[in-house]
Amino acid sequence: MPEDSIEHIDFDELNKKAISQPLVKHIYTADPSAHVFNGKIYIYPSHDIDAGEAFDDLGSHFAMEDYHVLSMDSIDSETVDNGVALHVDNVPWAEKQMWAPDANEKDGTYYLFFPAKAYDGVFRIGVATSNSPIGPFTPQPEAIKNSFSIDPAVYKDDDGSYYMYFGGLWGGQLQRWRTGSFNAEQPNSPTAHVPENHEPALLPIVAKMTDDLLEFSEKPKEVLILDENGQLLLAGDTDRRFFEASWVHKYKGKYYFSYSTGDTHFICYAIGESPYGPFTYAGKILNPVVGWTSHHSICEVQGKWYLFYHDSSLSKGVTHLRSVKVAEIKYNSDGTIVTLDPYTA
Ligand code: FUB
Repeated sequence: MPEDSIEHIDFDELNKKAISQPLVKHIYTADPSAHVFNGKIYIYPSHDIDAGEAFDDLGSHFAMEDYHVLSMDSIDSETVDNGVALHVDNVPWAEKQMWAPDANEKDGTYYLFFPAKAYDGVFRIGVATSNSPIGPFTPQPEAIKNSFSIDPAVYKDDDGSYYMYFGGLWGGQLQRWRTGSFNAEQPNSPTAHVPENHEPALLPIVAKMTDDLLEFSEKPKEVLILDENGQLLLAGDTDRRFFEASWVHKYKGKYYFSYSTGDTHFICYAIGESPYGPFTYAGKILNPVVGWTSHHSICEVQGKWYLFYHDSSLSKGVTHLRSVKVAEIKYNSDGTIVTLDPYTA
């Protein structure tokens, strides 16, 4: 939702119309990655704090330091905050900005995947492990080799393969990797190195994981997102092009790649036949929420599908103080998803 409209919002009225309420109110949480493990719902969010950093287009105000895992016995039950699961001080390679995480499970071990800025100012993605879905998690000493940018999402396919999707523009630095190595020129510009409007948009990245889920088993590659004519979406197509917040789920045998359009504030999706894509743009899942960012996950719980998302309604519009929420999504008979409007209850 555009920031210049926030000062005109009556938040009490807006919250009455919201399709869902914050899952927890005692801390600010964002970027919810939801999974069902052993019949219980676990949410891996960012833990938003006000660290006093000024707002800028590089996202310096998102100065998060740790992760808390939230859990629910069922979709309607109370949400439990299980305390600190991992703190940046315990991650040898990471200096700051513990942004949107994800988690997954293999053979009884739980893996927390998280981006953070390393001491050289470059975002990398790390892994931490635990024998419990709520942690505490023990980080690997180094970031994943060849990892870069932000917003990891790790999808387990039906054949037992795991794939990490990642990438984010502007403060997420994806545009700095266009040539294959990090471009440090114009360090304070969020949009330097972004393609021109008539050029193909930057694309999210995918890599299959090694059997131990600690490294990439292949060179990361781009995930193609195509329009209805089979052409790559253009950088100027800001209502539809990828910005950040990758997520993959499978519905009726098809792969759904969903993502945020960032500066136009939509959660969109594209459908494909393979975890590597290509994916064809299929529509919007969520219209803009209060707050600049929009970030989500999609999870099946007892035969129904849910969108976990966030907004800044609890903080009355403070961009970096967000709250995770959940709402059911519905599919049309052709497999498209009915767009949710977050304030129409
Ligand atoms: O929470 C920090 C960043 O904001 C995330 O990594 C992005 O997806 C956006 O939600």
